[in-house]
Amino acid sequence: MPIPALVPLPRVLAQVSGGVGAPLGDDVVVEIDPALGAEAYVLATSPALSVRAGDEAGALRARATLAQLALGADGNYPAVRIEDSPRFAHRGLMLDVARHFFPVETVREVLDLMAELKLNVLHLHLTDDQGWRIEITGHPALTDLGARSQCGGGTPPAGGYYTRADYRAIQDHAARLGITVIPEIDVPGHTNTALLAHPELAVAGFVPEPYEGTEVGFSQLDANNEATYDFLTDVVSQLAADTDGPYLHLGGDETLAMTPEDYLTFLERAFAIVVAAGKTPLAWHEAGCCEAIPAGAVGQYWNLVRPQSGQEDRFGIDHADRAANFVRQGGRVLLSPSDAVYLDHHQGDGGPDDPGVAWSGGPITLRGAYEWEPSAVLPELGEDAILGVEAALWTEHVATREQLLRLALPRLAAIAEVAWSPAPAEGRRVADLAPRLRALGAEWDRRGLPFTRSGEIVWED
Ligand code: TNX
Repeated sequence: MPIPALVPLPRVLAQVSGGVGAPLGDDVVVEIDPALGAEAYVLATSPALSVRAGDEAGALRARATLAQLALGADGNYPAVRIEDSPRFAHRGLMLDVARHFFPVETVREVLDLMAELKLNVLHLHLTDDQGWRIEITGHPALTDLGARSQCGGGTPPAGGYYTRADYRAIQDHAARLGITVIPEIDVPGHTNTALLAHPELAVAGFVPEPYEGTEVGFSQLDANNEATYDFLTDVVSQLAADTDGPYLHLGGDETLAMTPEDYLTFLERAFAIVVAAGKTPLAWHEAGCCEAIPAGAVGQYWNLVRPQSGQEDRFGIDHADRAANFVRQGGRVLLSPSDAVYLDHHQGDGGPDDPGVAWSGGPITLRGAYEWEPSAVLPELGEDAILGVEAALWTEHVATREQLLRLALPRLAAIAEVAWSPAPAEGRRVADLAPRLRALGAEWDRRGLPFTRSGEIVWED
């Protein structure tokens, strides 16, 4: 039998000896058995097609597996029995639609690809210095002034934003795929576009101008102006009301222009505003300096697979300790180590065909995206403290769907496997992923999907 294009690898995959599986056209009625657990499923393709799933999401994951089993099959499924369930509850992709805007249609395509890889969270980075991408009723200036710019400028029409109806449409599509959307409003730094609309929220002497560069850390909301919190309450309440999922992300990263005292003042208020709006806050791990983190809040860790200490870090931050402070206050961490899952990094030699940044220590090869172990990043925390794994696609240098897909594929598939599949006892090796990924690559080719032919895999015969 040809090697099935199964990425991520199921927990148990057994070949049924001597048989061919059911015909590819066969439909299946999925039996729901809550005892199996969230997103879990058991399927067999022989002697007949049968699927049991723990919930509706599990039924979707089973169908994604059937679709992969069908790739390259000749009339019948291979005869297999599969037992499967996710290692981590949160398997995400962060898409930065602020530095460059991507239309709803591209977001839908990204969601479809995520579902094929059993990813279940799309985190939209909706606001930053270069763009404000979500309509907020009552604050039209945010999008009138903040949605026309993007990194690098570009010929009109540059920028763009999602109306509330667009945001609804994105979430509806995501829901059909068993994917939850997390909106991020990045505060108190990364707020140049918010300040364009509301210059009264800037600190004395800061005059906001449209910004299309790639620097970070120069803008801030005034932590000592009550109007800042009125504004944040407006934005957070609308977004919370419009968001199906339980989380709202506050950003909180790279507030380099702010005093530590102002940052702490701001965080305490901002966390409380999200809780009052009925959502669980998420924030980048820098926000772990706060001693008033609400129970259940999640710190998104973006430093390296081997965390840098305060002496090694250019900002003097002890990254692991900041992340751990979420857990000490009853929260959890979401792992996005930048030298493994930052998809804006280039993938090989950095030549003209290999665009991307490299600030986290060089290129991120397929091996770099795959051969890391989540429980070893912050080992003192333990597996229960890890909500999950999330890849991040920042878009300062990503302007088109084609560039986006070439950075995402195939590394996103490798990361999806790290997040879903159990840790192999002998460690992860690209060589084990390679034949399955190559089979998936053949399908991407068939569909005309752009992807990077990583040098670690022989893609063609
Ligand atoms: C760091 S790590 C950022 C983003 C940039 C990205 C570029 C973190 C939370 N923030 O503002 O877009 O690097 O790689």
